[in-house]
Amino acid sequence: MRSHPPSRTRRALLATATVVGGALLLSGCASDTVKRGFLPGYSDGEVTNQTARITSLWLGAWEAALIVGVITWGLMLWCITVYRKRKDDHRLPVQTRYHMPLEIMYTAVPVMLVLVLFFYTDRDVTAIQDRSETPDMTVEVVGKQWSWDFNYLDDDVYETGQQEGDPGDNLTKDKELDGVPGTSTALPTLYLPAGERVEFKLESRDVIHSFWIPAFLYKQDVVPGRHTNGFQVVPEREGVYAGKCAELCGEFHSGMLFNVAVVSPQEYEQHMQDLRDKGQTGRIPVEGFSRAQSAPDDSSTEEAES
Ligand SMILES: [Cu+2]
Repeated sequence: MRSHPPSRTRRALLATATVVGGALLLSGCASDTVKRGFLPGYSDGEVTNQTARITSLWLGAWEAALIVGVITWGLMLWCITVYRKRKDDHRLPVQTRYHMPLEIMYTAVPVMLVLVLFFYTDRDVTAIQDRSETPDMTVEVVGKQWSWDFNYLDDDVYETGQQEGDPGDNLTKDKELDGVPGTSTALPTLYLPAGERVEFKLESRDVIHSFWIPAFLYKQDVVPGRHTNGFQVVPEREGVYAGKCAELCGEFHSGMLFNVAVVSPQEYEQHMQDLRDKGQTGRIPVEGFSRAQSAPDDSSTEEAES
């Protein structure tokens, strides 16, 4: 048996400590973006009542992964350094097999890790998906190839989006299906009053879509014929956010964009009135509706122009 010079072990430990210490120091003076784990967000307030919870779950999972990573990388580096093959030493190191305590340890520790991750994920998803409170307003979101309709059920008005084609594509007239090439002003905008509890009811007219507002840090699939999907949220920070479809749903999936305007309740009421004045009253039905029919007002003006 050869004993290793203690200075080597000490050096390896010192190197590991420096790496860990450096990482901790960096995270201490990190920017807001790093503190949010690079999730979308703002320094002047949470976007919804759920974003803090989701960010904390995300960071917790990353911290757990980082701790496991640092321990694993540290042990690997330690073994590689301390037990490396040396010149003129051709003996095999001690071969360890069927070491029960070790095997129990490396089975039990990952199971514990998974259980802890499961516990926190289940706790948070249950809270986010809780729809037991009575919402202040309900929006029926209808996904369709390839845009969105929003039925404001309490105000009995609707907003409708039109197929815009692929925003990454240089559209020619014959490649447009119906509607103008995608610009953010032409996209449908979903208005939400800040501070009020909104319930989204997610419906699809054709294939599976996914309703995603990245700034809300949450998305959910929109499945045709499945009328149970939905969630509640209280938007808190006023602003305009991007929304998109997060489920590949066909040729112009990437053009399935919308805006979300979180505004004051007064502005929201004004917008509802504007929609009423435009004649967009009632509810766009989910089923039995073709794309050409989805905007009666727009198509009639187009016909009148041509
Ligand atoms: Cu889609």
